[in-house]
Amino acid sequence: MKTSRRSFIQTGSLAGLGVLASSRGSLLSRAAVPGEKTGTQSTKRPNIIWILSDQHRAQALSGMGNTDLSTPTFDRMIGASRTGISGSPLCSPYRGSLLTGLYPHLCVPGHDCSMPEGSKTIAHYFRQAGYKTGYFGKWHVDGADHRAKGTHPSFQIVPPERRGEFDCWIGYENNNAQYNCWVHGHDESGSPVEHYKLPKYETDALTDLLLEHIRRQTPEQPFFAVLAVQPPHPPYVAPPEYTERHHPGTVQLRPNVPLVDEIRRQARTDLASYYAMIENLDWNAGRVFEQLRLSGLADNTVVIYFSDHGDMQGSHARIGKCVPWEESIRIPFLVADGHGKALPKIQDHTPDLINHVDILPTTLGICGLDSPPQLQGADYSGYFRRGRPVPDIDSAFLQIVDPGWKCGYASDRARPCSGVITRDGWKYAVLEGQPWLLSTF
Ligand SMILES: [Ca+2]
Repeated sequence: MKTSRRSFIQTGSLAGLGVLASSRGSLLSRAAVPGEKTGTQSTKRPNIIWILSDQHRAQALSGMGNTDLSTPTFDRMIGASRTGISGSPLCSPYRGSLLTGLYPHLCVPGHDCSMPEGSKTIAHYFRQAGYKTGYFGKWHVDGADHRAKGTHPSFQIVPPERRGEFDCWIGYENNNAQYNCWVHGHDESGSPVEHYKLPKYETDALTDLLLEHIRRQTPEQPFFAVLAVQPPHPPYVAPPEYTERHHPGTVQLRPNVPLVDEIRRQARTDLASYYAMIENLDWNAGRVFEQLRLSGLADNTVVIYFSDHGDMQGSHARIGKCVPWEESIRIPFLVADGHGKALPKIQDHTPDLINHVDILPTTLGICGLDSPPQLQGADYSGYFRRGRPVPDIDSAFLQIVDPGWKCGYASDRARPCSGVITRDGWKYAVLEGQPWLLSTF
């Protein structure tokens, strides 16, 4: 059942908001998703790779006009899409909605909450369609326990039945130490992978695992794989060869960072390392495309890059996320072929409102697969593949059910929030106990 705005408003965390007029794009001439039916020829379904980072705001890409860093791999992926929305800008609820296609209040409502028992994830649907499925990296939908005495969240073992039905799953529940990251899981045969420490910087090591996985794939059976890394999430630590390229004194701040020395000094220091982490991630994304080429799989693979939310970095005097401002909710959403080249536009505008619940049905749709009716998101695959639906969507919902109070995570300034961001660039949000926020940025 699709969620109407009325039902969302009635069942969500707080009051919901309005609807604006919409328009539909006309078809442009080009199309080119691998596996698309062209003319009289029908090719097999494409492989799909999700590259999911943590806390990468869309403003932190050179292809979006940011001159403080260089992201050539991601910049080449900007085409039919550029950005999306983190409708619930916090790890666990975003990832729960991403994996299940359900809004947070029906799945993972807050930080460190668990996915309900029996939840069907995207791996379930891809397996039904004959895909091999693999997951590598951060999970954070199994109730991380940060308070357990003497333990660390990456030491927490996610039991096999709670790994989302992935054929291969090597990851961790949560981790905040990029040079001290421990993983566990099971391989494609179902054999346990014992808990071990990654041998190098997290993004580099997890990418290595994905590259090994790609090398094991064959053209005969399509695969869906996820690379989920924690960078550029804090602590802001990058490999030294990237860190040395960035200096706090030269970092440009967003115009909405207030003229307060302490805030600006902290933002410049954090951003310098943040950009270094993103450049390292960009390099690793390039390694994925190179491996696809070497494995002869590039012509039949689609790679989607996105993040779970952004990072305020001093804007509006805030750090982190959990708030409805652009730096928190605007994420990259980039779709490329297996050579790293953006899929061409086949609509006259881009789906910049694609939300967490929309990514699952859109990914299935890119493979020519229809979504089961219980999913609540929209299938945007018509922006990437001819013959697929182009949803008549004019807005995306924002929803923070639990900003982290229950686990002591959020500051006392974080508030439950509900809102909507519209295609014409407006945003309406209401935060519990605070005045309405109306903004165009
Ligand atoms: Ca996160």
